[in-house]
Amino acid sequence: MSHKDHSFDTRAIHVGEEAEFLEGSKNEVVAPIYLSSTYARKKVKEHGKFEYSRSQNPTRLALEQRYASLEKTAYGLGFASGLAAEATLLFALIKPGDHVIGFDDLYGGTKRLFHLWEENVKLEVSLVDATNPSVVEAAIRPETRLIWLESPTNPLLRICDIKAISEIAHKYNVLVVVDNTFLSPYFQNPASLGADIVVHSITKYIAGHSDVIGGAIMLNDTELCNKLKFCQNALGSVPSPFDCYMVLRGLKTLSLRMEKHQSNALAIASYLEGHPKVARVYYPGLKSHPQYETGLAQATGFGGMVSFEIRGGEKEAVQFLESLELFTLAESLGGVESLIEHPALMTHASITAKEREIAGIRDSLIRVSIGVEDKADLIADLEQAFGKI
Ligand code: P1T
Repeated sequence: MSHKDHSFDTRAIHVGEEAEFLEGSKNEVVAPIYLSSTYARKKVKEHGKFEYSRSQNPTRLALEQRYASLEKTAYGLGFASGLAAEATLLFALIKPGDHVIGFDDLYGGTKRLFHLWEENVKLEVSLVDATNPSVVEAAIRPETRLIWLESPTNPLLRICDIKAISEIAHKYNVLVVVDNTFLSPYFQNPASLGADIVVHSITKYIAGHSDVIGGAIMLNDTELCNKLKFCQNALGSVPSPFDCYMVLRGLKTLSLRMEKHQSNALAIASYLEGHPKVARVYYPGLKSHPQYETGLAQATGFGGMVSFEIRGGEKEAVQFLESLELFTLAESLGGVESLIEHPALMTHASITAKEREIAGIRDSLIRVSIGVEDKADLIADLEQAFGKI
């Protein structure tokens, strides 16, 4: 059955799981976990659909079809982690002497990966304020290969105009990569806005339960997809069949979870905005957010991530974080349970203090992944922890 005309919620449940994986598989409602690492051939010179699980696996194929459907792209590829997807992408596209432009606020691990490439293959990276498309255009050079964006960014929730930047990039033959982890395909489809490549840390909202590490790339270009598939196999950066099964399962409730993450996040961002111990709140759904209109124009929601500056500095931030009872102090995001962390000391500790300063990641900054618990319970926990400082 073609699900082309079906809505997101329907596609998130059905695409890929249609019991047509292997001969003999007739009527499973849920895609089985195919553990076999290799597949028998009938003839030496005849290739089958599946030959060796690093190259392709039926459970992964089901998931990859769903990835493509949810991001509204022709192709989806699964990876062992978000960073494995990113590394494979760089491996496929970057040659010595190339130049990459990145948003100056990106996940710390992505910046660390760029640094490795700078050391190993003479890649040059310029990190710029992509909230202004003309700043991005001014950074383009003849050697520029990629523009790498997050929108909203991690951890400052800044937003860039994906359509405007894609139009600029294509004038110069430059590819646009958008890491869509924070909004998930439920709220935003960067490829529909003109981006060439969409990247995800599947570990977050897509898997949704803090029990899988995974990554994905979605795109429309056949030649580029074949190159990426070749590198996915050559590097072996693939997810396990069990993890693919877990993600297929988690995805079925993505729309329900995202709606609840968002309504809780909006309530908590409004609560924080009115709190005397909070100096500043970053949430794209607040009218006070500097790129509120851009976010509204290109996405159907604002997501479940909120950051804020506590009054004081590192001491107050640490005291607050260690006083919480319901929020778990942990890296990562996008799971059903609320997580909270200190970017400068945790998720963005791998980049230099100077880079953090340029990006605006201060010692008073706290990042919250709002879960799907009851919002009154969450606010009560924040209130008691504010009372401790
Ligand atoms: O952790 P992994 O699945 O490899 O994904 C890396 C990654 C890529 N892109 C974004 C926007 C991310 O936030 C991440 C991982 N981020 C965290 C672990 C974190 O706590 O921010």
